[in-house]
Amino acid sequence: MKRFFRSACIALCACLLAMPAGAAQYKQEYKLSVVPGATSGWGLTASYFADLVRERSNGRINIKVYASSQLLAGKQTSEFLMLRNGSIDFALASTINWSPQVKELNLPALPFFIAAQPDRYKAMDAILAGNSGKMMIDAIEKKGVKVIGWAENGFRELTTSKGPITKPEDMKGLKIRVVGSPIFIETFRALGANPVNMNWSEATTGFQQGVVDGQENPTNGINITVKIWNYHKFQCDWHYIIDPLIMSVNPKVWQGFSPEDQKLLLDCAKETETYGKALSRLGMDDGASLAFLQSLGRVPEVSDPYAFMKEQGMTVTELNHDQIALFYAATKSVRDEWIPKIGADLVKAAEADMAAVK
Ligand code: X2X
Repeated sequence: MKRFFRSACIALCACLLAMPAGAAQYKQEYKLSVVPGATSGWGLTASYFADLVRERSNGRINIKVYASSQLLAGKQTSEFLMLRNGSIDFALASTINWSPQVKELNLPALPFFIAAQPDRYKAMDAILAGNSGKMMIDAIEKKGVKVIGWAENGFRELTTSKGPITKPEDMKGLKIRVVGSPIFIETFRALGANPVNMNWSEATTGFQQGVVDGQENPTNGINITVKIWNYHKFQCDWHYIIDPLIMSVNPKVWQGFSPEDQKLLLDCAKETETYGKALSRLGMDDGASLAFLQSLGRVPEVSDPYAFMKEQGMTVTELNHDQIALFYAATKSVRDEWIPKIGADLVKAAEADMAAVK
């Protein structure tokens, strides 16, 4: 009997080893988490990735996008832990929502750190492609989540029902909705505002009810897609921080893919980065993003965000370098406090990455 079991086990192992890579046991559905809605730039970017993967793998890898924080019971700052423990397979995640668990991810949220650069998009790309980008990836992977690419939510601009905002004094006493991440609370306090921590899943109801006077989110991906003009008539373009998005996978799920499929996923993530950045930067660059989206046949309904917001009755004020310098000075205490928390080495590496493309 014992011998029979031993032979059966050996035969079973031999069978499994002989299985071609493509025949590995894949899940029928991989769950991908996204915090905002399906029509946000971020939601569209995630769907682009899922469609690309399904098509290239001939349906072997079926990723389903769960938008609107559905997998998180609305609580966006628990996403990292859920991805790590395997309740979620993939996430297209913001550095902001993971920053409570991975301190290094507060780097892009250091107030006016990237905004103070002459070309903020070039500076962001240099960080992601440089040593500081690698250091952020290492920090995430050390904490137990696999990173396969970057994308972009965008530079975060301030929208308010009272305005326009052009100088730090204009922020006095304004109630501003922010994500539940400490650096946000401290930045808005330093500016004299009254920050209110609220999950995105409840934020638009909060705007509607006038619970807050304002909020901050990127123009294309969020402010336009939630029709922010229904609540706030003013937008202050101060570019104060950015949230790069992280295309990420649970490590066990990642190891379950054959080497060929891992390469396929990495390639799809790379193409998704180009698409996501074009959505985020549309109408804010020299026309390259529009040309790229046209070449894909995927130009969103609103391709000139500033003209469109004006048509909706919004006043958008773009701050110049001197005005940004005043906000930079007003938030010095936040940078001083957070640089050691983020890691002075990482901040130095980011400065060097940005200086190299000046
Ligand atoms: O909550 C927000 O403001 C959002 C949607 O941008 C993030 O998830 C960081």
